[in-house]
Amino acid sequence: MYKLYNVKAWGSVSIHCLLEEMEVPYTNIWMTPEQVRAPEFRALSPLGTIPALGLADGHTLFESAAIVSFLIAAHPEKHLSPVPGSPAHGEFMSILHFMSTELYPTTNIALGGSGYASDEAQEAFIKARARDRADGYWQFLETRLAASGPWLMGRDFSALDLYAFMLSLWGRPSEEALHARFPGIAKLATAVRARPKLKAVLESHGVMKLGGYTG
Ligand SMILES: N[C@@H](CCC(=O)N[C@@H](CS)C(=O)NCC(=O)O)C(=O)O
Repeated sequence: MYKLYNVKAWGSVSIHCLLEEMEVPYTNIWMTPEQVRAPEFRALSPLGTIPALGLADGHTLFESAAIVSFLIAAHPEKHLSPVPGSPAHGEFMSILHFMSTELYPTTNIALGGSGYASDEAQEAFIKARARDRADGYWQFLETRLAASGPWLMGRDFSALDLYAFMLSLWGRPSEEALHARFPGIAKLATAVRARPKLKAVLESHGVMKLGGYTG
């Protein structure tokens, strides 16, 4: 049985949704930010980040894209990605890694760039630059959706849509503003919220309603 280390509306949202869509058994472990930042948690997630996924053999995985990749490979019969090894799967991995290595960290900086700045003016500048950069990345996803939506893998809903949905919750200056600029993303997020298997989990994170993320 998996163990999901989870914080409300943090980076575990996509994994929580993926586990629910897959209908695989797991234990959900709600954590507070203080518990995540406590030194003991680093024994499980060495960088002190959420999400982390405990496996039955006692190992714990960290890094969201690695966890998505693990789950889709462990449960291919759930069809939440193209068939591993196929060209479409390669494309899926490109988009997943683009989101986790470019859009996710840029979004983190747009949310709070204090770790990169020595005063408030610098922080405001860095956050604004990160927001502009994130907009460019969202435009890339929007263009892809306009060409071959409604999901990021065309007509097939996949784990990518859950990941993009999670990132859209943190859109700056607000989720609503992100939706206004990127209608394909707005449509995707609305369709994710309408998925019956996700209702309870999205409510548990407080993000069932547009603008629910207030961090
Ligand atoms: N590259 C990591 C980033 C994860 C990340 O930034 N998680 C944030 C929450 S969204 C976190 O755990 N921050 C720790 C903290 O704020 O103390 C991943 O994809 O899993």
